[in-house]
Formats: sequence, C-alpha cells, structure tokens
Amino acid sequence: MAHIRFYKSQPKPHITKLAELGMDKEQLEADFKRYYGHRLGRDENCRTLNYAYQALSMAISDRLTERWKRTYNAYKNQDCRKAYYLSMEFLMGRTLSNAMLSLGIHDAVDEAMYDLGLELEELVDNEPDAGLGNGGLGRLAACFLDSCATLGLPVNGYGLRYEYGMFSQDIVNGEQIEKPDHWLRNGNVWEIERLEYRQRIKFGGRTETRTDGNGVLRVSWVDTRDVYAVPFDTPIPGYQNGTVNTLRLWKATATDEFDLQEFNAGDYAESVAEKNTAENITMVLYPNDANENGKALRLRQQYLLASASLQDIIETWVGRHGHDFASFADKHCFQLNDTHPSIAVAELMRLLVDIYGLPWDKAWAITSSTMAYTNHTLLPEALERWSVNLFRQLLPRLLEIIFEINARFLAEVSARWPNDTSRLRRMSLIEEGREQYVRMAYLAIAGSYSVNGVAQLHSELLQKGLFRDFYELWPHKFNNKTNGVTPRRWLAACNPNLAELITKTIGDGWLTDLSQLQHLKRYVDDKAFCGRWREIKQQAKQNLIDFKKQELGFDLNVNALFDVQVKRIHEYKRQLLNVLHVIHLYDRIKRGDTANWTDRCVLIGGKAAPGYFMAKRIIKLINNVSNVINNDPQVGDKLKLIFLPNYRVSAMEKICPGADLSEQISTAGKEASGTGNMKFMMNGALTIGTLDGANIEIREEAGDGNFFLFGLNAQEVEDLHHHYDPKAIIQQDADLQRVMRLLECGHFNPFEFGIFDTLIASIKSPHDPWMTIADFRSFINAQKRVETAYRDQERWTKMSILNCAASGKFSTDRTIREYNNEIWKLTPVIVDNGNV
Ligand code: 26Q
Repeated sequence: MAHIRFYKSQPKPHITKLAELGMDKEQLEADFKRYYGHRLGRDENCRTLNYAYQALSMAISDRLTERWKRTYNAYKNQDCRKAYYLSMEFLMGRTLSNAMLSLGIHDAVDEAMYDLGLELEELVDNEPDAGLGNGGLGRLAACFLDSCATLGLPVNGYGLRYEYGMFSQDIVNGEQIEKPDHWLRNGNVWEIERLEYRQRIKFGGRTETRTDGNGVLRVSWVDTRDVYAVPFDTPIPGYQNGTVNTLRLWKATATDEFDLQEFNAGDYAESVAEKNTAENITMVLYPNDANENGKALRLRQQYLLASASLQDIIETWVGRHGHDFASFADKHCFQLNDTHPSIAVAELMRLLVDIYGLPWDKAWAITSSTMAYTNHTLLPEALERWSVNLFRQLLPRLLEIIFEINARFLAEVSARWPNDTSRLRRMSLIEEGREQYVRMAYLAIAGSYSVNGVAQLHSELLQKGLFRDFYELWPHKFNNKTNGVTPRRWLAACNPNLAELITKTIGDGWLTDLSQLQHLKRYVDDKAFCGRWREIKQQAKQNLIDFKKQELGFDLNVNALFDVQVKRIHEYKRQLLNVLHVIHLYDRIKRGDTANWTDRCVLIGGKAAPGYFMAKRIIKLINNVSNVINNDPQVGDKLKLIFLPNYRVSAMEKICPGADLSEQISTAGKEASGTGNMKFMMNGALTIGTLDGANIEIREEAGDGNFFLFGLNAQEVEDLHHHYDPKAIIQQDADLQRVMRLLECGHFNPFEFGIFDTLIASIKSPHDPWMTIADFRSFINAQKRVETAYRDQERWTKMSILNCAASGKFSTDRTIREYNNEIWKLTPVIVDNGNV
C-alpha cells in the first residue's frame, strides 16, 4: 500500500490536523453554499433540488468523517475485539435525515435551509432509498448497525454494493411491473471508494496437491479466473455519541490481466467483453426473499462477499501480527446473516490452511470459535442447498474443504451414535440422491459456536424441528435473540410529533433506553395527554392521505380505521385472508348489514418476487377488489381498499405513524419473527395477529387486553395438517360461502375470465400448506372486536398508548446487548468526542 511520504523535517505533518467543523446554522449554511457553488457549480439561477440535496449531504457527511476517523483510531489503539456482520443484504433506506438526527443538528439544518429558501423535507425526500435488501432480514441488518454504533460497539458490516437494488414496483392494470432500481444514477455522496483495499477473488480452475519440505500436504488452487473486489465504505453513526462505525460494501471489477489469453489470441473484443462477467457479479440484488435454487451468479456473489471480507480482515491482522494466529479468535467474531454468507466457514479454513499454512485442527479451532449463525426461516423448502457439481466448477477448492469438514463431522456423529446410519444420512453436510447437494445451514451449524433464531417461538421450533439432530448433538450452541428495530429511525425520525410528546412527558432517555417508554403508562388517564396523542395520530393519518391523494385521485376519510398490512407478498403471510375479510365487509354493506358500522380503510402494500406466480396473482386480486369497492357509491366512506405500490423503507417511514391497526396474520409457525409488527407497535398501532413469531412476545408485553388475538397456534396448525378440510369449513360458514361465491362468480374479474381460479383452488385445497381459511371465522370475530374497540375512541387511544409504552423490548438496542453479552462479548469503546 502506498503511503504519503513526508519530509523528515516535519515530524507532525499538519495536513492531518483539521479544524473541527461547526454544527451551528451559520457554518452549515456556509458549507452548503461552498459545495453548491464551488464543488457542484450551481448558482441561484439554476436551483435544482438534486444539487441542493447533494450539497447539504456533503456538508453533513464531512461532519461524520471526523468522528469516523476518531472511532477508527480508538478501535485501532485499543486493539479491541471486534465483530463483523456478514450479510448479503443491508436495507439502509435513506441516510440524510438519520445522519442529522445522530449528529443532533436537525433543527440547525432546517433553519439554515429555510434561510436559503429551501424546504428541508423536500431535500430529504429527494434521496433515493439504498434498497440493497429484500425485506426483514436486510432491514434487520441495517437496524443492527445503528444499535451497534449507538452502543459504542466495535462492529462493522460487510456486504455487497449492488449496482441495482430492489426493483421498483409499478402497478399496471392491477399487475406488478418490475423496474430496475439504478439507485446510484445520481452518484452516492455517502460512500468512499477505497481502491487500495481491493481484494483478489478466485473462481473456477482446479486444485494441485504436493508435499512440502516438511512432508506436509499442500494444496494450491490454480488456473483460476480472478476478479477484484473493491470496497466502498459508508459511515454508520451512533446516536449522539461520537461513534461512527463502517459498512464496507464490495463491488466486483475485472482484474488487469483479464484479457490476456484472448488478447494474445487476437480476440480483442471478446476479451474486453469478458470484463462484464467480472463486473456482473455485483450488478443486481436477487429479488427473492426465499431461496431460489441453483443460480451460479448468486453463488459467485456469496463467495465474493465471504472471501473479500475475510481476506480484508486477515490482511489487517497479518499487517500487525505477522503469521501468528494464536490470538486471532480472541479478537474476531463473524455473525452470519442466515446461510447466505456461510461459505465463509470453508473460506476461512482455506485461507488459514492453504495460504497461511496452519494445521487443519488449529484452523478449525479458530473457525469454529469465531463464526456464529443466525437463522431467519422455518420453511424447510427455503433452506439453501447448492449442487455439488456447480460447486466443483466454480469453487473446487472450497468443495474439497467442505468434504473434509463433513468427513470429520460425520466421524464425530458416529462416535456419539454408533451404527445410526439414518442419522448420518440426515445430518450429513452433503445431501445424497440422484444429485448431490451441499446443505449450507448444516455447514453453518457445524462451523459455528452459536446458532440462534430470531424470536422465542422460532428458536424453540428450530430446536424441536428443523435442526433437532444438531440440537441433540450440540445443545450449548443454540440460543434465541428476539429481533428488534431501531427507535431512532422508527420513532424519533419518522414520527417527530409523537417523539416530541413523549419527550415532553417522560424526558428523552427513551431514545437510548426504550424501556423508559413504560413511564407513559402513568398518563393513560391524563385527558390532555390522551387528547394530544389522538391529535397526533389523526395528523399522521392526514399526512398519509395527502401523500397518497395524487395517485389515488380521491381523499380518504381520516376518521376511518386505518388497517394496514405491508410486507413482502407471500402465501404464508396470508394477504389472501386479509382480502377475504375485505370482501366479507363489502358483502355486508351490499346486504345492508351495517348496524354499528365502523368505517375502515384497508391498506395493503408489498412486492412479489418476480418469479412467484401466486404472489403476483394476489396483488392482482387486491387491485381488482379495490377497484370494485372503491368505485361503488353504495360503499362510499364505509370501506376502502388501497394497494400501496412500491413499498420500501422510506414508504414505511410515512405509513407506520398513520396506522391504527397492524395486520400480522401469518399461519402460526411460519413467520420467524416479523419486524414490521414492532414498528407499528412503537407508533401506537394495535395488532391483530396470530400466535406467530414475535407477535407472541408483543402480546406478552402489551397484555392480552391490548392485542387482538385470533387463529390456531403452531401446534394446532401442525396437528390439523392431516385432516384440514377447507370445503367443510366453507360449508359451515354462511359468510365465507358468500365471499367464495363472489370470488367464483367473477364479480371482481368480469372481463378477465378465470384469472383467479388458481387462487380459489388454493383456498379450497386440503393440501393448502398455509391453511388460508382455517382461521377465517376466528379472524372475522377478532375484526369485530377491533371495530367495537375503535368506536370507543377513548378506549382505543388508551390501548394505543399502552402498546407504545410496552414496546421497549423491541428496540434493537436490547437485541444487540443480548448478542453482545451472550455471543460477541465485546467491550464498548468510548470515542473521544473532540470538542462536541
Ligand atoms: C437465498 C438464496 C438465493 C436467493 C435469495 C435468497 C434469500 C434472500 C433473502 C432468502 C431469504 C431472504 C430473506 C429472508 C427474510 O427476510 N426473512 C425474514 O427475516 C426477518 C428478520 O429476522 C424476520 O423477521 C422474518 O420473519 C423473516 O421472514
């Protein structure tokens, strides 16, 4: 690495000593003007929003950079133990408003912009989401980084810098159309490219074995087609504590000699085109939130992430300690966000054994005491497996290492359970059959010292079901870490009015200790407080209405119950059940059965994986039903159904403050945790939900009386599988019969014959794995309890306050403290704040 050489006569080069940047309105304004005019070359005659956004972001980014360097140096000087969060997804959303909040300069910036005739909110809304994730798992990674920095923990994120993030969703004729999300189109002010830290990544080729001078077998991986991984760093600020951690994202680029072979053969164009193969690797995020099997490009992505990150970390280590790895495990810990980066287990072995010459056992001791694995799904079909043939082609050396890990692992199993061949077959890291597969979850478990689920029920079900054999072998590895969300983004930033009321009432300690929200309980009988609470909710609903008015072409009734379900579209999440309820309400209106009616506005949003036929059909159904209902004058304000297009992080920031009712209605035992449920609760929405994922813990915290429970529990779902009889359920329920009749007679698709047949068939199938209508009656009854509660606005407001007050557990600060106390064991580092 090239360093700047300074003259010997200047022992302390002054160029590294920079003046502290001011945080007051005047300095912010001056910096803004300098960037706007000098760097971006704009003046008052060409006031483009995007340049103003960029100028402001640059001014604020500078203020993060100072803290970033101090944090980096503090970690380096203390030589502290660090954790690394390895994830294929970081769903960061927008950065500007979060950066202002963490620096405590929101109001100063607001005033500075006002003076310049600019509306801060408009600038904030100009920023594209960094949508480098699908949903829950990716957003969790982002919330985790926020909490780690806020807790002063030395944790860095490692991921991929996809050129195209999660697709943008258009709705045309009720159907989802995917548009590529070129989020980097206007540049990215927040990242710094670090060319000097690029890493070389091998693909393909073959292995060669030889014996070294000491008679030890050495393997080299040769004739590979290499690519570079170039890191881009983004600052991750803690909340007003001077800490700024790093998110390092890798971009794939071609190596300099990529073209040599073809070039010599005279095929210049071919060889330059080869460059694309390399650069394609990080071109696009896979838009599936469940395992899509077999795509070679996805395996390349995963390996690039694992290899580049581990090489980066080891390079830093070797720079300080040489080839002495004795205390490497004391200083490092790798948290694997699902199995997606779990090839890291084999890659760390490769680096230690092949490159640094450690004996296998020593390398394994290091690997299996630094890796920790988080599982995010209970659906067996979603478990990641890779064909051995594909592995051999792409990563031949890693396959050999996996086989070696497996041989030693199976020896351990057979020592514990002699002659139990069926157990060996079940537990093998290699699935045998017509084709062999590598079972990534088993590799992750074998290679990790910790395995955790993301909610109590989920972790229990992993031990009893999916990973039962492994739990019997290594019970000490298994633990639970219930998910959370960051209260900075999901309450303070997205709901400033509510945040202000809370702070005025109980002080601002809740921002870093969310359990303090429980002090709000004392105010449920305080008339003024309750009145203000209700006012804020109504205002948030109005904001949502105004926000949607343009595309809807009509107003929504602010006094209606805002009933919201936003999440990826999936059969197990049962958006269909939600629609069945809406159709039932519509049917009641049409029949005049509207005594004690509660006006309701049902909002549903979410993306379907582009190849997921049923999910796309569900979107079409929602839109068709919406069309019929919203245009029926007899329905009027009583009921509206709205599909919210292009659901994403920044949309949720506008949606969750305005929700009255949060729909968390997955088939019990299928949703690992859910995190949208927590965002809604924090913002004073009440939950209607099944006993699934974190809903169980939400209900425990809120109290049974402040949660609308319905449906079978996980055990009952399991037991029902063998004799689930949807046709009998329909026959016994006159309401459901009418709903099904409306669907079947084409009421919602008069000009699109048969398009909902597959949906109808799935509802009526005894093999419907999601048992969509098993809970229909129970759901309808719970919705009636919701309506009764909502009509008593005083009661509803109390329940809303009590939900928010009970949401303290669901801060990622709590989650991360648990990860740290039980898995990472890092010491918080206090970063000198300089003058601030
Ligand atoms: C795997 C292989 C190939 C292509 C794609 C994938 C893939 C990508 C994303 C598989 C799964 C995902 C995402 C899963 C996910 O978001 N799970 C959710 O994680 C949340 C955080 O723990 C939980 O709250 C949700 O319950 C869980 O569904």
